[in-house]
Formats: sequence, structure tokens, C-alpha cells
Amino acid sequence: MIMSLKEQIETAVLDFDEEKLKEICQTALDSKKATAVELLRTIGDIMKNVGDQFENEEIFLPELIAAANTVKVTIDELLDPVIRASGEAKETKGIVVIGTVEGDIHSIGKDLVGSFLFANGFEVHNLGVDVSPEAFLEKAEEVGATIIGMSALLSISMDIQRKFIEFLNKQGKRDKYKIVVGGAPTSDDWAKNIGADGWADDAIGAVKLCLSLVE
Ligand code: B1M
Repeated sequence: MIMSLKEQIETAVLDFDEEKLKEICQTALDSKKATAVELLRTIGDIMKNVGDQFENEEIFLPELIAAANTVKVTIDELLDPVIRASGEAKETKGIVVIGTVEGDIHSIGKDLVGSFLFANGFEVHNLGVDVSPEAFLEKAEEVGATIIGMSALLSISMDIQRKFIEFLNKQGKRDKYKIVVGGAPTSDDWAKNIGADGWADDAIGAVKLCLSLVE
């Protein structure tokens, strides 16, 4: 039986086979079967399914960690560099500083958003995970950011998004930046409540939102 590209990727992720996943993605890129952005989107969909399996107790924490580590290698070592190289010559639409908030180490969705923004012409500074309000502001000031994007995947860490906006207000710097928030427990209402400039449900929504904010 011939497996579709998505099935091949899914099998490699569920087998935690880092080398195989990288090889499948490299072959798909070389043969122009898929672009790096399409591969990223597919990996994102698969991780959502993996998350559902975890929630339904079909798989357990060690497997979840292994799947997440497997996709991270391909994203960091193959897809992100390809996307970055393809975007080098583009004119910058805006400068985005993005990270996952303090106390939270979920990186996959945030990286997806960062890569999509980059692929759509933004200069992106990805601060990684567990980023303090001070570190967000310091980087934003250093690079002259237009937008600060905060990701939060935990109900307990999303409050840091609110605290960051408070912190910016106290520093007298709130009006200097557009603040975008996202992550599974957040919502449009939450973004409005905390005084953010926008919320996006997924990476494509984040691109649309950021484009609208810089227009
Ligand atoms: Co954790 N985790 N996790 N986890 N994890 C969740 C989030 C959880 C919902 C699972 C569950 O229990 N049902 C739950 C949170 C519950 C809650 O608080 N509401 C949870 C928990 C509890 C935990 C731990 C506490 C578990 C433990 O140790 N007991 C622990 C926390 C550690 C910490 O952060 N301090 C933990 C750890 C981990 C792993 C390390 C195993 C791993 C992360 C590995 C990594 O990222 N490198 C992990 C994973 C993989 C998940 C799930 C299964 C999947 C997350 C993911 O990657 N999704 C997740 C369950 C789920 O989401 N169904 C879960 C795929 C990704 C493409 O989607 O991240 O939603 P997502 O990003 C989307 C959108 O949200 C949006 O766009 C992205 C792309 O479409 N988006 C933005 C995200 N950021 C955005 C920013 C924007 C705009 C849009 O603008 C700036």
C-alpha cells in the first residue's frame, strides 16, 4: 500500500523516528512534493492529533514528550532554516518578538506561528520558552520591534500575558508596541480583557492579524 505524505510523516512521528521524519521531509522538499510551510502545517495538525490522543489517555506523557522531541528536531534543523533562507530577500513587513511566557515550556505552536510570520515577510526574533516580561521588553527594545507576540498553553501561565501588559503600562511603553496573544487556553475575549491588540487561533490567523496591525 502506498502511504500518503501525511501518513508517512504521522508514522515517523508516532514511531519517534527523528531520522526518518527528517528524511521524509527532506525528500518531499527535494522532489517539490511539499514546501517547508506545508510540511510545518502538516506536522502541526499531527501534533494536534497526538494531543487529542494524550487527552483521551490513548498515549501517555513519555510518548507525548518523545513525539514533541521528534518533530522539534525536524523543525529546528530542516524546516525553519529552509523557511528562513527563502525569506531572506523579502522586504520586512514588521519586526516581531515572539516567545512562550514565563513558566511555560510549550514551544511547537509558538514556533509554528514564528515560522509562518517569517515566511510571510516579518523579521522574527524567537525568544524560545519560559520568557520573562523583562526579557520580552529587553529584546523588543533592542531590535526595535513593532509587535510582541506571547504564546501560553497553560491556564496558569496565560495570566503572564496580562502581567506583561501591566508591566509595559508601568514602564510607560504600552503604546510603543502592538501586543498579540495566542495559545490553546486563550481567546478573543481574553485578549480584549487584558488589553492586547489582538488574538489569533492558529498560525495562519496570526499572520493575518499581524499584517492587519502593521497596515
Ligand atoms: Co503539555 N499541556 N504539559 N506538553 N501539552 C497541554 C497544553 C494540555 C492542554 C494537555 C492536557 O493535559 N490536556 C495541558 C494544559 C492544561 C491547561 O493548563 N489548560 C498540558 C499540561 C498540563 C502540561 C504539563 C503541566 C504536564 C505535566 O508535566 N504534568 C507540562 C507543563 C510544563 C510547563 O510548561 N511548565 C506539559 C509538558 C508538555 C511536553 C513537554 C510533554 C510537550 C511540549 C513539548 C514542546 O512544546 N516542545 C507538551 C505537549 C506537546 C502538549 C500538547 C499535547 C500539544 C501542544 C502542541 O504542541 N500542540 C497539549 C494538548 C493539546 O494542545 N491538545 C498540552 C500543537 C500546536 C501546533 O498547537 O500549541 O495549540 P498549539 O499552537 C497553535 C495555537 O494555539 C496557536 O497557533 C498554533 C499553531 O496553530 N498559537 C498562537 C499558539 N501560540 C500562539 C501565539 C500567537 C498566536 C497563535 O500569537 C503570539
